[in-house]
Amino acid sequence: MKFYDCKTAPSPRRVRIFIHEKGVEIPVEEVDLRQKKQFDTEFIRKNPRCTVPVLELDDGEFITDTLAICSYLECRFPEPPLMGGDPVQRARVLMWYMRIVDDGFMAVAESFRNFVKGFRNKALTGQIGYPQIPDLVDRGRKRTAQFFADMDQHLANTEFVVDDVFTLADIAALVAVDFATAIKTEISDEQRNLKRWHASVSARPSAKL
Ligand SMILES: N[C@@H](CCC(=O)N[C@@H](CS)C(=O)NCC(=O)O)C(=O)O
Repeated sequence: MKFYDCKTAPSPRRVRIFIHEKGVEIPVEEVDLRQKKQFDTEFIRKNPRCTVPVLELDDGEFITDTLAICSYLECRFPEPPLMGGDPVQRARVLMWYMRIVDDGFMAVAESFRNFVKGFRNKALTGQIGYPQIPDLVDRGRKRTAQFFADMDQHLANTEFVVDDVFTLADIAALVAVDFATAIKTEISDEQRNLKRWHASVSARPSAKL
């Protein structure tokens, strides 16, 4: 196997943390997004969507997208379970993962990608050059603030995002909250539940990656 990573990007960080939590060693190849290596012909052959993370299997197949990669790794390396210990818990993890990516991660990306100069005419990932829309900068910020408020409320009743166990949902939420610093959004002192959870998950060795 080989994991195509980019140390400066948030999406592959989810997979980095997942692999570390599984305690497995997978060879890594860095794809420097700042150098636009995702558009090299060779990388497009691996992933025509031009994004990382990508996992190359031993038979040469390429798996793209965090959720697909993590699902594969969960089946190959079941311990410790990071996607739920039973069918209901697995459904909860997937439900929260999707919610966190849609309402949190994509909200930050919406704001970030529409003002950073490097994303001019590249406001969305992939080979088509979509222009930036300045109005989305503020909308993304508002959606991110709402995401923080929703997570704070949710975490009042639960130690981790799903029940009392660390899962892929926590990984997705940690990456989304940390990514939000790029749009100058941080957890406020009043958001005590989110703060408590963030301190707890950030203390794990995998969070340093
Ligand atoms: N849904 C994908 C999203 C992957 C993604 O958007 N990756 C970004 C880095 S965070 C990327 O490769 N961007 C390339 C670009 O901006 O051209 C996943 O979860 O893996």
